[in-house]
Amino acid sequence: MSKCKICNQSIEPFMTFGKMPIANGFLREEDFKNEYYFEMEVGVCSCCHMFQLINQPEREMMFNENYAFFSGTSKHMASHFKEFASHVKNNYLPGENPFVVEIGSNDGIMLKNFADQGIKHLGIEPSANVAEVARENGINTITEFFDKSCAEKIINKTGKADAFIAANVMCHIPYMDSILEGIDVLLNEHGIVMFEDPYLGDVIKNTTYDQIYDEHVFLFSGLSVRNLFQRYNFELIDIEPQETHGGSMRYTLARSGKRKVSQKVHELLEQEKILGLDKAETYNTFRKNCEKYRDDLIATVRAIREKDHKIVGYAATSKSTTILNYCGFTSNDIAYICDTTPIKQGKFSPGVHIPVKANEEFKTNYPLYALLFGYNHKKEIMAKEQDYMKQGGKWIIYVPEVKVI
Ligand code: DWN
Ligand code: SAH
Repeated sequence: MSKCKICNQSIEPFMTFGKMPIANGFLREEDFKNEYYFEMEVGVCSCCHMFQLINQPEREMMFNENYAFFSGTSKHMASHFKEFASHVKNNYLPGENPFVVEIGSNDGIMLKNFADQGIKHLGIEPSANVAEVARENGINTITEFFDKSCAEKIINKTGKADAFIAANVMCHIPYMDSILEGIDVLLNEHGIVMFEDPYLGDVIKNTTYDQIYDEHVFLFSGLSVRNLFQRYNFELIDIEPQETHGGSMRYTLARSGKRKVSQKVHELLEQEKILGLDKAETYNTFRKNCEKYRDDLIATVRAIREKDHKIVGYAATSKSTTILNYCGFTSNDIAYICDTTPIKQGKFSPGVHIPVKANEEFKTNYPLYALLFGYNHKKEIMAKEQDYMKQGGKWIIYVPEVKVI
């Protein structure tokens, strides 16, 4: 019997996606034979309501000097994080000598906005290659996994922080006790925690099961975040839905009783009850929806391939690893995936081994169909792929349903 990673209650998986590789483990042919796989089962704790992977690979297998995701690959995300940083600065930082700590700061896409204004900041980023890019751009970054002992080292050197921020990283970390103890050590009395992650409510509503992969050990809701932080005397004081990553939620927390709780928090918790995020039957329906969406996508792809039309994957996202492996697509189905990240190009996708090529390949020989794995960047991608559409290129999309447009 497995245990909930938050509250240690027994937890049963409600579904499995089968054997999965490391989602960002793009690899060369000679490494196929040693590729790592794990059984990707998911469950929801009936006590604290945390949605979670039953098993997650070791952190160093995912986050290391070869980490393949560079946040700076999206211009839209750069402006999103500019807005995030202004929100923190305008609403929560003290006037004098504020100090901001970000975990999972990657190539510095967020902290740049503080560094540019001369605000004292520190990024904590264990993946050495992306951390190095941040340092090259003048952003103070240490190459470490954040936890309680890391927090103790920081305060001894630089003092306590006014804001602890994170984007798309809290949901990657299974050892939440040490993270919350670290936040408690690091933050001063009036300090705030602000983080955003893909939102469970959107995953359930839109069946975006591709948000489930090795790195995402949790999918948060208002309910599970409130329960988690309550254990450490922190209170959820505000929430703000975001359109990023196919539907995310920004959570703001403060030490209990220190700040006013927004009405929006109560409203979100009410909506989550209506959506049934605390009920087992919701997840049984979700499992059936995942199976239906998988079968719809397989049928769409097979029908196109039967006519011998070429399909290219667009953007080798982490999410695409779940889609490709769960649907069992191979390079007979998807000829290659085009992607703008140099470290992925010339390698093969995890598990099903589809070649990854530069975008120039796509532009010089347009296929009739492109499967849009980067649907969360749809606006940005559509804007730059006008020519593809003008010459008759079609998109296969699978969110919020499987369609060819
Ligand atoms: O949570 C996470 C989020 C923040 O980023 C991480 N665990 C890993 C990663 O997830 P992802 O890989 O699904 O992220 P994106 O932003 O949906 O996809 C990025 C990939 O898409 C990169 O390889 C670059 C590529 N891309 C592209 O080829 N053309 C992106 C854009 C915008 C483009 O125009
Ligand atoms: N914040 C960026 C990057 C998200 S990807 C964005 O939203 O685009 C997740 C990042 O979290 C990776 O760069 C990974 O190396 C980092 N990470 C994983 N575990 C961590 C930990 N314990 N402490 C700090 N960062 C961590």
